[in-house]
Amino acid sequence: MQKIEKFIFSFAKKFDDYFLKLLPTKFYSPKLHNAMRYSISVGGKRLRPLFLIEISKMLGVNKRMAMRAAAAIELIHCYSLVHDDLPAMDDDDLRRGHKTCHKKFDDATAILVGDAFQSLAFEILSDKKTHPKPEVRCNLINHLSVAAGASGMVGGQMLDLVAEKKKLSLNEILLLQKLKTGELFRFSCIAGPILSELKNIKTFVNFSKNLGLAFQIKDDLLDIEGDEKKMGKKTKKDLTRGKETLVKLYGVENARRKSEKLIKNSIKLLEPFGLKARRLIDLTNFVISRNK
Ligand code: GRG
Repeated sequence: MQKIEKFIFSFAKKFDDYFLKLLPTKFYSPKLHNAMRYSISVGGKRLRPLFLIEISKMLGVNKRMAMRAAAAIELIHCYSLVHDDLPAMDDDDLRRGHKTCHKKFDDATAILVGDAFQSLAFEILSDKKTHPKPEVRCNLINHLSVAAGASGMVGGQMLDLVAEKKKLSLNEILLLQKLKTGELFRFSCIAGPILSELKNIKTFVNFSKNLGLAFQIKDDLLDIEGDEKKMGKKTKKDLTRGKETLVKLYGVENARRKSEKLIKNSIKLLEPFGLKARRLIDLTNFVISRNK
């Protein structure tokens, strides 16, 4: 295992302990509570929280505040996966190497788990523990709502559903990916700058644009070349569903080269931070070297 993989693995373990403690202690339905715990406990790489935390560290943000924002973005990501796996969407039995939430419980419970995760994300951000200044909390809430909603991830998911029956142009695919995947990465990359009350967050927005697209290309490549066991989910789905992806459009080798270029661009943007960006650079490289 590479050094960065070990680091990601140990971060995910620590993060998950903390993450589970953020679930409501007062609950009325043990079934819903168990399904929420289950969907979090099956793990995941926790890359969105990790980018958020590493950028925050680089900017000197208080760790507890960064952890709370990291939990909020991961909750939105987890909700999207639970809903995406439902029969009406991608219809999957396996996620992160375990039964999907609706297979373990039922469809209605999975819908409610996603809904509860989404509300909890905003409950966490709106709490004073996330930042003492209301305007900073409001700014985080605003950015996460846009990233998750109709002009962000949900909008991208809708375009993706339509794309199964329609041929898309390069620009249409780029827009779909930017919304569906890129917007959550955008939040991960700007939450630290917002928490540190940085005036100009443009570098981090640009960093996230390159990163998000590289992540998506790698995701598409893994769908073609990845090992189902390692990935803990079904592969070759884009192909069987006739989905338009950047890899289909560019071809495997060109897509790989494009993702390498995007990662180079992201890393270049970190130059002004010198040695402080070391870990973040390793993490950025991992986005395209990963095998799951
Ligand atoms: C249902 C509103 C709604 C949105 C769904 C996230 C999503 C949108 C669909 C999932 C399908 C997919 C493959 C999206 C592309 C990128 C992505 C989110 C990959 C999975 O993220 P990882 O690799 O997963 O970070 P882990 O399990 O490590 O957290």
